[in-house]
Amino acid sequence: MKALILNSGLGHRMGVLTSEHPKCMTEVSGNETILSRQLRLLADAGVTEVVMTTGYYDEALTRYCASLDLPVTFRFVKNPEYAQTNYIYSIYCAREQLREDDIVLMHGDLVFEQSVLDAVLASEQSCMTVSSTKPLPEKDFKAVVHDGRVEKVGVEFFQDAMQAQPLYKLRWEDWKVWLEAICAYCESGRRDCYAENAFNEVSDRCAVYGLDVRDELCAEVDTPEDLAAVSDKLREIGRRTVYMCFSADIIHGGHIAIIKKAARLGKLIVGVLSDEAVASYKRFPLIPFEERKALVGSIAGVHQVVEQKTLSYADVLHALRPNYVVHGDNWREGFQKPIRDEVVSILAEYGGRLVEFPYSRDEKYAELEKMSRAELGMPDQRRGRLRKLIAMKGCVNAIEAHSGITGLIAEKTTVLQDGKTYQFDAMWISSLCDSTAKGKPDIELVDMTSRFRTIDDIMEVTTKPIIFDGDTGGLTEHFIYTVRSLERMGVSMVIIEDKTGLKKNSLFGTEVKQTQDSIENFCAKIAAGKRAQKTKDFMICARIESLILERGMEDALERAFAFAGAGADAIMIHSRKKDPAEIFEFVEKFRAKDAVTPIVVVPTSFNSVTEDEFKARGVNVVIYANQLTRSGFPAMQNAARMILQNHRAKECDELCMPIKEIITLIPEE
Ligand code: SPV
Ligand code: MG
Repeated sequence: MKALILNSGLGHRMGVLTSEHPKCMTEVSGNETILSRQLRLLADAGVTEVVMTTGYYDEALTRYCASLDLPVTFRFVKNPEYAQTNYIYSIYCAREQLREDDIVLMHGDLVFEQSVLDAVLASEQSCMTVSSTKPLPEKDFKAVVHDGRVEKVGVEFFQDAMQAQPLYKLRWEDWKVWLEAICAYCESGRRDCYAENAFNEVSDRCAVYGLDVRDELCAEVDTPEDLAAVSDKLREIGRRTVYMCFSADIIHGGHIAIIKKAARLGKLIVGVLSDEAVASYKRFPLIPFEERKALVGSIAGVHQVVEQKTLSYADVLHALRPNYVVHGDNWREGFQKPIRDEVVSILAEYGGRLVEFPYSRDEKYAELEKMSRAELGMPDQRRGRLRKLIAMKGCVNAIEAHSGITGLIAEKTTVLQDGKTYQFDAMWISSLCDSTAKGKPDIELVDMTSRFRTIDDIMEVTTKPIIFDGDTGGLTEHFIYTVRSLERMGVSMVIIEDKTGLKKNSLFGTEVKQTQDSIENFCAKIAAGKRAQKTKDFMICARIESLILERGMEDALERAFAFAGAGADAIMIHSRKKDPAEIFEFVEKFRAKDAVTPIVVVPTSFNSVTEDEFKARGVNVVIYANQLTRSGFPAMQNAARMILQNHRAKECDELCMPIKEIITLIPEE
């Protein structure tokens, strides 16, 4: 597409401002002239071929164009009769340069904002800019528009008319009709009228549609008063700010393209999501926040970078009040829709605008995302992530998984609430649930090889960190091998409990015989495990059974300090009471002396406490240890019973997840 810019006239009404050069060379803002601005915006939009008609001061004009040093090629066509004719004849003179191609046509004294030009260029039909909100001008162009289509353009139409500006995009098939009419006019001597007079005679065959630019800047500069008004408007445009936000741990061509477009609307402020916000909706970021921030700050077009701490834009928008928010159109549906709705309503409060660009669904970006997910699932990437999450969030949650499918549920379940996205941070591979899934009692009967098999099944299809229930850890001599195996597999933490002999599940409490290990033995086991591990990432957590076995708070605390002293990376305190009082007391007393060692709880019995409350009291890991097993198996029993009762499966179908959903839960690689 070419641009045709009409610059043959002088602009008599501008007075001294045009005593040495044509009107288009008048300064409008900063050190930009009407013309340099037009050319810059055209070049930014990818229009680099310009046909310019000249007349008055043509040498000054051509020299000026060359001095601008823009990536634009010019064809200058001088109208030899510029003093006696109108621009219809200038177009006629340039006709040979204007064939067989779409054009964007503008008068040389037209000042418009970037978004107006973008809309004109993006129009699939031929169009002319009109405004439904600006008043009809006395002397300037008006367009008569019916059913969206421009029927007549001229200064004399007041009936059914809209304010119009001579900025057109013309597809060759329409332009051809108009150009022929222009030629016919000029060849029959009608050279001192508007080119639009010729258009009005052929508008039934030349489909030009009105493009409503409402209050956006699109105005001709005819007088010094016009110039002052346009310059004011440009100053206001220069102060506009644009906000967009992304996680930015992978920056690809799609991001750069959208940044480039956004920066054309005003000073671009980019919000980079905090590590926590990224982890909450997507996956753990590959690069930490500070690095992502620096990366984004170095991209051309980015004026400022700020941290966006939540997926909700509310805080940032209230603080910055940007004129525009820019986003891909992919958030109109799905989990981001409520976030978009909130943005729309906040922008409406102060008159900001949302600009959405088509989202790039390029396969290679999906491939990049897939690769980074695969990367996150690798042992070295996954192992250290629990420590990082605890440091980042203060308190993390984990849910039980005992198979690939429960791992996927733990990995993918997402809840959007109050503009925030909630996901589980980690998975717990429970000895109770792993044993139950195999129909075996929780007495360390399922051997390590089998337990490792479960880990492997889960690891293969997920990326979240894994906390492994190591029961008693077995003999110290065996435990060191378990530590190395778990560490090699990419498990983040093993929890071992201070029991010995035949282990029974803690929730039996004192109803069954259970023996607590001595402090010395258990400390030696922890220390041996710590010596055996190869990386700094892996964590050994010591689980204290004193409250379960009713040995009292003092015993629990004594053990906790001893185990932490022996090198335990975390302490788990367990209780089977519904009332959380003893857990709270332990946490308070432990924290009074040790502010750093992470505390883990398993609130199966004391399940009324929220994660926020645990966090406020100093707990760092909350494990939901068996809920998928306990909710899944009754559903299965129920379905089995229903089939037996009805002697067919029809009745139980309602209870079942549609096969389609199961299929989407399981990714095809
Ligand atoms: C498990 O989930 O296997 C546990 C926690 O060890 S509990 O069942 O509460 O003992
Ligand atoms: Mg267990």
